[in-house]
Amino acid sequence: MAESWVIMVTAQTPTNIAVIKYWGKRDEKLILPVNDSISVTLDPVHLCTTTTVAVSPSFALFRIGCGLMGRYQFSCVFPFFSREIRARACDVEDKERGIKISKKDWEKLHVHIASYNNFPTAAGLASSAAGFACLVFALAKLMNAKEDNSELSAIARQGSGSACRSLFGGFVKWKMGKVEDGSDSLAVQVVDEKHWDDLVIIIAVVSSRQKETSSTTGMRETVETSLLLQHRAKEIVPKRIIQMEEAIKNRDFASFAHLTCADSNQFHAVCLDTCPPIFYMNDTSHRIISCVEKWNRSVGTPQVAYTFDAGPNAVLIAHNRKAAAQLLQKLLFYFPPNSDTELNSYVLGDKSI
Ligand code: 2P0
Repeated sequence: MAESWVIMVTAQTPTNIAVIKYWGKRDEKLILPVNDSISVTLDPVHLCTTTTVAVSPSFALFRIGCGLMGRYQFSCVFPFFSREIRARACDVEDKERGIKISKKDWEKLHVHIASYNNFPTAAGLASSAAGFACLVFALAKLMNAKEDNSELSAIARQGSGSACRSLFGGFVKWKMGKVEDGSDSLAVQVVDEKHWDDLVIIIAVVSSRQKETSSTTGMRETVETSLLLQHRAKEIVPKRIIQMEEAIKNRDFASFAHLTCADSNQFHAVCLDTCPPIFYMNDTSHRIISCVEKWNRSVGTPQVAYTFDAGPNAVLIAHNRKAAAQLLQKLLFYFPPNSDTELNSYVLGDKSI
């Protein structure tokens, strides 16, 4: 090995939004969920993580520099990711610069990481999903690991469950899997990003404050105390997953919207059924739901679906550009943006519907 060189890889990974929610683990250590989930991956421009990983024989230590992404979270999971990807590393050769890294060299080399999210962290916009997926993907490219994205998703899953779904574009299913070691709990693509490209997703940022109950803590408390979760996981979600896959494959917006809204509402009902109850949505979130429900009913067929994750921000999925334009008009009218608008979205104001 020459002694003064650096090899760098930069990757960009978008976040994903679940339309059938993951909530609850059957194994906390391996991050194995109690049900399958389905998500849509956002476009790679607006809500994404950019991660650069670099390796050089002159790096004496592992280093991490994170913009908005939690340095602590990253540092905790890095040894695991690094071990898993190193085990799959292959030789890397840059003939032009006379660099050769053999599989064995990866044991001795230190990696530097810089990661940046272009959207609010821990505000219920799945920041950890994009962050961990991006780190696993970038490390796999750096170390020339030949695993496909599903195999990588099983590693990303162990940073943060929802991260496994960000390894693919389009609509993605996280299969809960059956085996104890979790090797079959991974993500698969349902359809790619071109399949249903007239959908428009608008994120209304109700609050960019960090949530009070982290997803991990919230899920644990729900699993321990909610009977509704058990009913949901066994009886409701398996049927919804089949119906949702059908709706997506057929581009059936009415069914898609019905299932998406119902599943978001049931997820928040499960949070309320937790002891002590968890409140992720606020009054503004509820008013957005009323606005969309009234509009959809007045037209007769759904124009927009809503879904809320572990926070008050609304993810609104419009049937097409016309519906999206009408939705924006309604949002601007009922929830005029404050002066400190964020990231091309809205900080919603306080006008009643
Ligand atoms: C989801 N959420 O399916 C659900 C819906 C939030 C609500 O996945 O504990 O950050 O790290 O596995 O993945 C957020 O949970 O939690 C999440 P951990 P994660 O997108």
